[in-house]
Amino acid sequence: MANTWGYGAMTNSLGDIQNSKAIIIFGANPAVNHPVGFQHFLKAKERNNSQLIVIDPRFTKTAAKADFYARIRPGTDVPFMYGMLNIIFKNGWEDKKYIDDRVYGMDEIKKEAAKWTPEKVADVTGVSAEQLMQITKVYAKSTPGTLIWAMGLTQHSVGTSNTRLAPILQLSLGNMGVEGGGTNILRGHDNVQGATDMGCLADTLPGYYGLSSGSWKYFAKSWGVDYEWLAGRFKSKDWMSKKGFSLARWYAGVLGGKPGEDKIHNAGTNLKALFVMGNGITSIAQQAKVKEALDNLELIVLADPFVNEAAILTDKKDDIFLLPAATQFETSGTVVATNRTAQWRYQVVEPMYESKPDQDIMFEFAKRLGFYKEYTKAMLMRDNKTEFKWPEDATNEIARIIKTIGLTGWTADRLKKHTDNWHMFDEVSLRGSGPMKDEYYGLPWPCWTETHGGSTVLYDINRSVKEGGMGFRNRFGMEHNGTDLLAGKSSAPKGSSNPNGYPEINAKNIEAVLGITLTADEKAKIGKNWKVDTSNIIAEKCMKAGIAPYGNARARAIVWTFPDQIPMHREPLHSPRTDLVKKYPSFEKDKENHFRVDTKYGTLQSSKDWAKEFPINLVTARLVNLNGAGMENRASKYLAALTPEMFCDIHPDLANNHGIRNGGMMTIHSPEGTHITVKAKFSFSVSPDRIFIPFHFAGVFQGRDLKSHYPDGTAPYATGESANTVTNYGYDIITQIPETKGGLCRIEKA
Ligand SMILES: Nc1nc2c(c(=O)[nH]1)N[C@H]1C(S)=C(S)[C@@H](COP(=O)(O)OP(=O)(O)OC[C@H]3O[C@@H](n4cnc5c(=O)[nH]c(N)nc54)[C@H](O)[C@@H]3O)O[C@H]1N2
Ligand SMILES: Nc1nc2c(c(=O)[nH]1)N[C@H]1C(S)=C(S)[C@@H](COP(=O)(O)OP(=O)(O)OC[C@H]3O[C@@H](n4cnc5c(=O)[nH]c(N)nc54)[C@H](O)[C@@H]3O)O[C@H]1N2
Ligand SMILES: [Mo]
Repeated sequence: MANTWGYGAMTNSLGDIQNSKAIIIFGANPAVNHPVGFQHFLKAKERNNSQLIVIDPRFTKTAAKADFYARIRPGTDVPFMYGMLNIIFKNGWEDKKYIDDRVYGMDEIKKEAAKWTPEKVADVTGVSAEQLMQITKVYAKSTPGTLIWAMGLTQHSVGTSNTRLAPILQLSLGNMGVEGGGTNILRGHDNVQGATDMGCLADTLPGYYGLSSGSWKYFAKSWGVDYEWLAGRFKSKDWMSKKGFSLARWYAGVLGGKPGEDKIHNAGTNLKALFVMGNGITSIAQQAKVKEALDNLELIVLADPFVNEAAILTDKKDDIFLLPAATQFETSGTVVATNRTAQWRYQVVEPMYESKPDQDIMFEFAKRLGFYKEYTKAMLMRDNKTEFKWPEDATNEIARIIKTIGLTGWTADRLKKHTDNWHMFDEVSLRGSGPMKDEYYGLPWPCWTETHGGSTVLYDINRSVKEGGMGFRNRFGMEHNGTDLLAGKSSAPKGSSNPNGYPEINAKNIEAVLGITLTADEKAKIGKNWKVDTSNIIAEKCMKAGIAPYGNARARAIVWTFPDQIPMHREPLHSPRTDLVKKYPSFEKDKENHFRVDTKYGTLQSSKDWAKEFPINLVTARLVNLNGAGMENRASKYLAALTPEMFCDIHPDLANNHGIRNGGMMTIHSPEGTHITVKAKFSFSVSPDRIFIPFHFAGVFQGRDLKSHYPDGTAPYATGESANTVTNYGYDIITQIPETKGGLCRIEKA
């Protein structure tokens, strides 16, 4: 991936957006979903005359603030970006030196881009050739430009291609690794960045360490537990290296083997119990399947400060437990923001009533399941303690172990100081003054050592490594197809002892690359490579030499292990353009054992002329007053009052064709055979070929009011049909994120 950290963290920061001369937003609506962060965008406009460009199938509140708005057809961002690249290369607007020195594989991109003429892009995306040319010119000429994305780009069967092509577009213009540039991905929940950093994923260990036995052994050692004991927690050792079910398709684990269901690969057993900590469940695509899975479980445990509406959706009567979890205000510890910064949070109040903070719920489970000692031991190891102090010792454990993203510097003491000295940091550069001199706010990772100040702009070679500079990571070997993958001459971070490209640092090459000699004592203590070196010798020596421990390589535009080595346009599984499905079909073969479940692509896409029966594009997204599954806010009288009922934004022309009136009821049918009936709301934000529904409602299922399922006094002020009852089948080929931003439906007057 061009983003060498692999996952979607911001390369720069919200404040840094104020340095941008142009801001292009693909599939994000920050005016609604990141309203505080959006103020930086508005300041960029006011102070810097930054050009704001919005690419969205709907005219959003963000679009209302834009200089240029393109109404793109859902699922066609790859053609749009190739169209931009076509125009960039044709006019020679690319940054040739940057590409030569720091990028691998741009030639292949150029070849594909040549096919996407503005006229062809117009046909596929619905954005006119003139508008594409105008937007491209403004964006290419106003550097540095920053590229923003969020869920409009990821929630597609080609989500990964989208999120690869966006940084490639930035690389073509030399916009990566500069202030005011970068790919600034607006992440979702408070601490979602921290959650993924800590391994709340189905395919990694904490810190994005893979599932190899080497990684498991590193963690066994770092946690102070026996590797064989860890292996013994699995059915057999080979299951340690296998991906788990993902949240998106956990239900398949329950339903697998039933007629018509996708086949599962779970050691011959179905899932029998569900433990949920901080997800709404009604937010997951394909609610009819989710409901069926819930109904078929033996045990459901929901740890949540609110009544989790999974308990309401199911008709299961016994063995459902609601554990009252405390909120973030009733506990303390660190969270990680969208730009890789940590924030220490102090407890505001004691846990109320019988509620417990999440960590205490997990400790209680570990005690009863018999592994409390092993579970908590790592917190004692740094200072050889007999009792741990929460959360300080957990934070210090993370700092001790997680090297891959550079968390060594994140000690509890340092992070507390940052919160205490909040007022000492600049909001644009994040630089500290006074007691916080030489540190960036929140020590954005990588924060290589206990004295390093963090890295606020990733891949910036105009700064020294000490000031947060670095090249791209050397992650994919030294060469590919005979081409050197290390960065070109003189493109190393400022002040490096080695001015050129260099490999990632390990015990064997450290002396040669850094030009140093290790003492015998250092040689005895040093870890095998920078990722497992808990002695910190590699990082400390690198800092002295101005070298980034992870190497200095080229960003790659080609991923030779992916089904599409460069991003390719493929129509959504359910596309309104049957003619284009033939030209740009989804993956021919279904994917076997994709996070333990077989997943359909081309076979489903071509099994029917979906557009004939379901001609309308279905767009799902968010509202400012509601969050996620929505229970937290629908339980608030005042927030609920803003949208008391589930609704659908529909263009008056489309509504009129179906005899639907403003404020009247309409039914939305999905290709899955499911349906919801909701209130029609006339809106020009959508064109007549698509409708929009928010996904924050629950408590009604295909016309059935589930009010009686809420425990007495807990029903929220607003309930309604879940959008996810009608979202379509479709999952990304790499990450398995659902295609909730590209699907079809049929509508009728109710
Ligand atoms: N008020 C509020 N704020 C939130 C949340 C919330 O629920 N409520 N949720 C938080 C979370 S978890 C997240 S992940 C973020 C998400 O933040 P966003 O990604 O901004 O959220 P959405 O509104 O779902 O989607 C953004 C836009 O993508 C557009 N879109 C749909 N399909 C396409 C497409 O094919 N191409 C393009 N270019 N655009 C498309 C939609 O019309 C929508 O305007 O918000 C966070 N903030
Ligand atoms: N159709 C469609 N579906 C979508 C999306 C879309 O754009 N379209 N977006 C997807 C995305 S990006 C996301 S992130 C999901 C969001 O969906 P969810 O993650 O389901 O959203 P939330 O409502 O934030 O759910 C969090 C749950 O955690 C509980 N909670 C809050 N604080 C705590 C705490 O401290 N401890 C515990 N244990 N629980 C707590 C809340 O009460 C709530 O029940 O929805 C996804 N689903
Ligand atoms: Mo999210």
